Amino acid sequence: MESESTAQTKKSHFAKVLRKHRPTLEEVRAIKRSREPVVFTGIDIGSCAQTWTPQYLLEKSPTLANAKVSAHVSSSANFDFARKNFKYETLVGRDFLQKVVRSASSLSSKAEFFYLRSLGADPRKFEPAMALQQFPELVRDVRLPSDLWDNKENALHSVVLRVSSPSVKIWLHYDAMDNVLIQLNGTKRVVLFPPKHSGDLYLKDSSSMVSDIDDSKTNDEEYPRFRHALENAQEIILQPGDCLFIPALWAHRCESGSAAPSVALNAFFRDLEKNAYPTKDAYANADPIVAKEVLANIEESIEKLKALPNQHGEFYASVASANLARAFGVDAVPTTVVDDERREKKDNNRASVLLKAFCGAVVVAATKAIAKKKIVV
Ligand SMILES: O=C(O)CCC(=O)C(=O)O
Repeated sequence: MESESTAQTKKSHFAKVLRKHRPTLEEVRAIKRSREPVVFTGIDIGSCAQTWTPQYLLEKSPTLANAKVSAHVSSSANFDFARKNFKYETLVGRDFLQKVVRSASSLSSKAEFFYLRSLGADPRKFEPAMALQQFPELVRDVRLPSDLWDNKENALHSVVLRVSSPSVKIWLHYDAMDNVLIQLNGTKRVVLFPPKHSGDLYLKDSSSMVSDIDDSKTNDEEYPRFRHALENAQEIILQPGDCLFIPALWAHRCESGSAAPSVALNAFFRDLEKNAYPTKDAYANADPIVAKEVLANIEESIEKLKALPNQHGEFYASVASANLARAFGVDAVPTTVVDDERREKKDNNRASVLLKAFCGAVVVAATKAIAKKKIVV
């Protein structure tokens, strides 16, 4: 077996995600209420943690082997959603799984990387994935404690099968729902960012413009606020059988180990009541209805302030951002950083920079405020 990627073995400066070995149901419940990521280890999750290689999936599940799947394909291992450096290819499941196996071997003639995030039966109708129902031959291999997995109070949104070539990095993004990510084959490095640093992530919709979180030279030049997020990030290297609880709105970047293809299964759960979310959301990344409205209102406010002389914009943006910071306990964006950015983009007026910097934080804060009242799981 070849050695693990340098990114996964080199000494890391990140705080480590908390670990909980064989948690009781009470402990699982308390952790979900804490809204902090935690990795659960030593849980008996069934045979999947020992058996689910791409080859096994191919042989065990004719439904998956014969299904049409939409694969992400790229010549780069660093899949970047903002710059779309990959294409979607519709493949038969069997061909996709064989390509993943080949991409992991030195026999492969060209460097191509593959990634599958399984979709619902009819994605055009925004149907979320239900992988274990869609590929029923696999269901008996998976067993999880009810408080991690069961569809209590109608909170389950989707169950997703994720398969990739070794070394694939999936772009930094956030999901609007709680996530239980179970690593089943190969290792996976996950770096997570607390919701209160979403204003430092240069988000465009649910994905970050930061292409490679480890490229500090580029990031310091192009995304100077990102270093504040990095200082508060947490890291974990998942082993087969580990179950990572990723609370809603904790942005994360995943990187598969270099030694083997990655197979993982994850479930998304609503942490708010069902009617707090838009109905058309196949991917669990649509902002709750209130948060979306708040963001739209802020965009509208920015345009209104831009119509005033600049010192009015500066004054009211500064007051508004301080009010938001105070109300939700998020840090105001350091002025020096804002000024640096302003120097770089002279056409951007300060009011717009200040208010936009708070957009991410407001989504989080609004969602947290609702969540305090309406926690379902
Ligand atoms: O494990 C992966 O491939 C990516 C997981 C992920 O980003 C997610 O579950 O949101």
